[in-house]
Amino acid sequence: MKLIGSTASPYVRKVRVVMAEKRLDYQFILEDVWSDETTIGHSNPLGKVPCLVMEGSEAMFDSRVIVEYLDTLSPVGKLIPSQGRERAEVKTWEALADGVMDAGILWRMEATWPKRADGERSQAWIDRQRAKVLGGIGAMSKGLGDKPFCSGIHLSLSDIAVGCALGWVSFRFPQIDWREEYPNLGRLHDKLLQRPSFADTQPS
Ligand code: GSF
Repeated sequence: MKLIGSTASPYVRKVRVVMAEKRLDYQFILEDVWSDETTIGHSNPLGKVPCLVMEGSEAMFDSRVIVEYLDTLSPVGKLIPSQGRERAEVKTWEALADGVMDAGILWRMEATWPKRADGERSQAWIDRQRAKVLGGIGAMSKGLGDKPFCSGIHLSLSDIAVGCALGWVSFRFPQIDWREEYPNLGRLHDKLLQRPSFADTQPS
């Protein structure tokens, strides 16, 4: 399997963490999707990473589809419950974490994308996305409470998605001090970082 991605993308990290937790081998192909020379469109018409390429089949995207597929490849460390409320709970945690990243990216692009002129940037839009990032992190903290994991009694995709979102927020928005405001999220993040899957994929 080949995974096309970057070391900064939180969605790509989510896939890499799942690959590591499931002990799956893959070739990591770095791609700068923001470069004018990018060829990502050959694999993903949406021009986004992560994108999983397997011999003899169509490329697979996006990160939610990829991690769901990867979880079926080996019984090692099941990360997504197979059915019912538990499954919906994990998928909702993932949607929350992805939503924080989606809003954070929209905020960042509005504020910094070099192909947008300064006069075209909207503070109201930035504020709207910022509120989603902050509200999403608050909801993570509330949902986690005093539990050791976001859902269930062991590591699941919920924790992986939340860990990737929080790590990326610190990477791109160091001014957001979620650790100070939400010590329970800090404890979860520290615990995740003890795993090689997280330690080896820190955003850069
Ligand atoms: C989001 C992927 C994405 O936005 C997923 O895979 O879960 N829902 C998708 N990837 C970004 C890279 S990053 O900022 O993490 C991307 O490829 N953006 C390029 C573009 O043109 O939007």
